[in-house]
Amino acid sequence: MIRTVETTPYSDQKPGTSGLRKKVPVFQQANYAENFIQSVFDALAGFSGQTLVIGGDGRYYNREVIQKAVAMAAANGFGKVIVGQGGILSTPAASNIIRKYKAFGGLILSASHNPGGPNEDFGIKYNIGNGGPAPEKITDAIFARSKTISSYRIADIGEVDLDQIGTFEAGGMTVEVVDPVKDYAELMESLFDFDAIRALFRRGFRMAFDAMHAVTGPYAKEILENRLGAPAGTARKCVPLPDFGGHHPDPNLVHAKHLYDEMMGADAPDFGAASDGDGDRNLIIGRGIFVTPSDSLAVLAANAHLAPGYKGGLKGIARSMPTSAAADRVAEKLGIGMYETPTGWKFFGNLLDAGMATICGEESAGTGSDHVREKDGLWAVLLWLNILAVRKESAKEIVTKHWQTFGRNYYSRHDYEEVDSDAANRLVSQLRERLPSLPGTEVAGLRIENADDFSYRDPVDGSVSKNQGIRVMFEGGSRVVIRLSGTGTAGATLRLYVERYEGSRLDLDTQEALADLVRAADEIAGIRRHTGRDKPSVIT
Ligand code: G16
Repeated sequence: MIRTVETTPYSDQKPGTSGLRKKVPVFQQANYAENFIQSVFDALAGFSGQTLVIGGDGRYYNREVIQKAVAMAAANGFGKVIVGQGGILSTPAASNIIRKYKAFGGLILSASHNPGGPNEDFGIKYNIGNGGPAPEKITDAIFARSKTISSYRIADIGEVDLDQIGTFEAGGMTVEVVDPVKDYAELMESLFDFDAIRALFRRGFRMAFDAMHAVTGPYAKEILENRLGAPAGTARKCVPLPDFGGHHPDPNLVHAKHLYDEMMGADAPDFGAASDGDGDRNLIIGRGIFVTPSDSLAVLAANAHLAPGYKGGLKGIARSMPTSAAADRVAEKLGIGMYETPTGWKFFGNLLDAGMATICGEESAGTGSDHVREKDGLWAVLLWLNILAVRKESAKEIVTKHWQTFGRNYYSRHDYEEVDSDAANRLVSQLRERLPSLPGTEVAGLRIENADDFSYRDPVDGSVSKNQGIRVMFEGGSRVVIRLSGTGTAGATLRLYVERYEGSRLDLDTQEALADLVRAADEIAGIRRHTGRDKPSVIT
C-alpha cells in the first residue's frame, strides 16, 4: 500500500559542497530525511520504471535511512533499486554501479570524512545518471522544493532484508541487493596492471593501508590482499563501524597521524595510504615523504600512461581552484588542456562527460578519472602502486624527480573550524570589498599583483558559478586563497590555502617556506581579529 503523508517544510535543507550534511539528531527529526528524499524525487522527472542505486558508508543511521529511501522509491514509481549488501557502497563504487547498470541516478548516504555516531554527522547526496554529483541546477531545485513540500509518498513494505545478496519484489518494485565490492574490483582490474603490482608485492614491497574503520575496508581487503597478493594485515581497520571507531575518518595528517609517524619511522613500510568515510578521498605517504594531494595529482597525471587504462595518454587535466598549480605544469608539458573549477567534484562532471579531461584532483585529498564521476580513494592508491611497480623507484624518488623536472609548489591549507558564522561571513564580505584596492600594494614584504573572487564559466554548458573563493596573487606566482567550507555541520570553517612556487629550492620546510604568505593573509583578511583564534585548528 502506498501512503501519502502530510509534512511541513524545514528551512535548512540546502545541499552544500557535497549534498545535505547535518548532525544525526537533525536528520532524526520527524520527516526530516523523508522531506529531503521526496524533494529530490520532486526535483527530477522521467524516472518512472527506472533504476535507482542506493548505498552508504555504513555510518550511524545508514540502515534506517536506506529503509526509508527504498520504501519511498517504490512509492514514487521507480521500477528497481540496486542496494549494496548491508547498505554499504563506497561513493566511487556507487558511481560505477549507476554507470554500469545505466541507472537513472543514485542516493548516496554519507557525510564523507566527518565523524559518525548518534550525535555526529549524516548526509544524503543525489547523483545523476552519469554517476556524478547532481549539478547546481538540480541541487537548487531540490532546495526550492524542500521549502514548500507538504507531503511525501512511502510504500508500506516493512523492513527489507539488506543482508542477503539477491533479488526480490517489494511494493511493486524490484530490489536487488548486490555485492558492494565485485563490480568495483573488476573496474580496477580493467584499468591497472595487476600482474605488475602482484610482482611488486612478491619482491617484498611492504604497504600499510588504513581504512579507518570506514567503507573502504572490504574493498581494500579484496583488492590489495585477495587479488594483488599483498600480505595479510596490509589493509588495516577494515571493518566499517557506525562510529568509525570513535575517530574522524579523515585521511589527513591530523586524523591519520599514526600512519604518518609510522611512515617517517626507522622501519617504515615502502608505501602508506588511507581513505575516508565514504572511500572517495586518499592520503599518500611514501617512506619518509608525505605527498600533498596537489603534488599527487601532478605526479599521477605525469605518469598515468604507465597504467594500461591510460596508456593512450590524457585528454586534459582538471583541478579545483584552491588546488596548487603543480598539475598545470604537467598539462603544459604534455600539451593538453588544463581546467580550473570551483571546489566540488560536481564541477568536473561536464568536463569528463565531454572528453575534455581524463584526470581530476582537489587539494582536499580527492583524485579521480573518467572511469567514474566521483573522486576515488582506492583508484588513486592503485595508480600509485602501478607507477611504483613499473618505475621500480620509491615514492620519494619519484616525487623528488618530479620536482626536479617541474619545480615545486609548496602548499598548505590552514583550517579554522567551528568559527562563529557571522564573524566568518563578516571577514569574507569585508575582504571582498577591499579586493579592488589591493593590487599594487605591499603586505608583509610581498607585492600584490592581482586579487579577485573566483568565478567559473562551465565551458560545456555555459553555466556561471560566482563567489567561489577569494584569491590574492603575489608577484612571482605565490598566492593565498580564502573561502568558507561548504561541508561543515557546526558554525563555519574558514579555509586558508597558501601556495608558493620554487623552481630550484626544493627541500625547504613547507610551513617555513609559506610563513610570510600566512602573515600576509592575516594582514589582508584579519583572520585572527575576526575569528578570535591565534592559530588554525588543522594544518594539512
Ligand atoms: C567534498 C567535495 C569536494 C570538496 C570537499 C571540501 O568532498 O566533494 O569536491 O573539495 O568536499 O569542500 P569544502 O572545502 O567546501 O569543505 P567530500 O569528500 O567531503 O565529499
